Amino acid sequence: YQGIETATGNTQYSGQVSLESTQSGGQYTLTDGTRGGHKTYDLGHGSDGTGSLFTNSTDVWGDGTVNDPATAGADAAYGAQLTWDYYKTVQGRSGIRGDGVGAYSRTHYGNGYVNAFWDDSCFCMTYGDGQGDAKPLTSIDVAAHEMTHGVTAATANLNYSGESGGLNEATSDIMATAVKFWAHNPQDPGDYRIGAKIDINGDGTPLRYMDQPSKDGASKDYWDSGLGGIDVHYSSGPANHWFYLASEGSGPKDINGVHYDSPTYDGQPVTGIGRDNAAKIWFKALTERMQSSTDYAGARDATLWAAGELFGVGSDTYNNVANAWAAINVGS
Ligand code: ASN
Ligand code: ZN
Repeated sequence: YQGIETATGNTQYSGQVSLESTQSGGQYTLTDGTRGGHKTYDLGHGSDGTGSLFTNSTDVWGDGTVNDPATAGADAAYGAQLTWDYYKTVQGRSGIRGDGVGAYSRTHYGNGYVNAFWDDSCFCMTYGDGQGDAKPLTSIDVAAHEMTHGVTAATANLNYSGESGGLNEATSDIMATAVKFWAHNPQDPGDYRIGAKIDINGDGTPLRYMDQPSKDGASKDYWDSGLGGIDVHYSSGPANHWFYLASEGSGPKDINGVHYDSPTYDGQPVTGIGRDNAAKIWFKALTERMQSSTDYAGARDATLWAAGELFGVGSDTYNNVANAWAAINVGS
């Protein structure tokens, strides 16, 4: 007998979750037959090939700690599953390329590797084990951020430099945030911080803040003419801030126990349109209007077009999309 099974994952970041595995002759593998056959591998600290497909006879994956290599496998499989389900359910997209085909994930890459990356040439995801090999980069937001690089490559194909590079990075942070809120995981209920769970700085601070990106010491809150000359993980700041402002509106706010500030460039208020609407507008703009060289002004045009299509030109939603751009110094 061979078939699709419902498995149990004991993750590091998201508690106990339900996963999908494939069984053959009493052995289970982390192969998700319900999501394009997405597979999860253990590189065992190697840095090439695929290592070994996670396999066992219990169909319980991980013990919730780094002591069991399958824990990172469970987190990675869960992140891939949520990302697939979010795109399918909310955005109507089947798989990263929209063709129903699963990718694959590789965990335990290298030693003390504090990064994760999507590689379009293998159509695969790779995760390092993080600080002291103890904080694998397998949180929901990092997984969704990286896999969204695959979605961007398959759609607008935004360049990874200049203002387009900042928009490429922001697309990954925006969709990662949308996935995380949508997942409603009690251990990771959604926030506008990127990478808080992986504790990359060792002091509990996240990689990036969307409500006020400059809190990281390097990202920009507002567009300026030098934006295209800085690292894409910092020039993403204004677009991340746009997403926060468009979703939640300006001014201080507490969500799921986290405090946010959100100043505006022009001092004018923005009323939030809701994060689902903001994410739908961004996704439609990305997949139907943006191109490889789209800059911030072009992204404004693209999202206003999408807001007009979805909600009507001149609707409150449309007007607050424009207000959120003005609030980051793009348009007026
Ligand atoms: N984790 C990084 C990112 O997705 C990898 C990179 O520099 N592309 O942004
Ligand atoms: Zn990225």
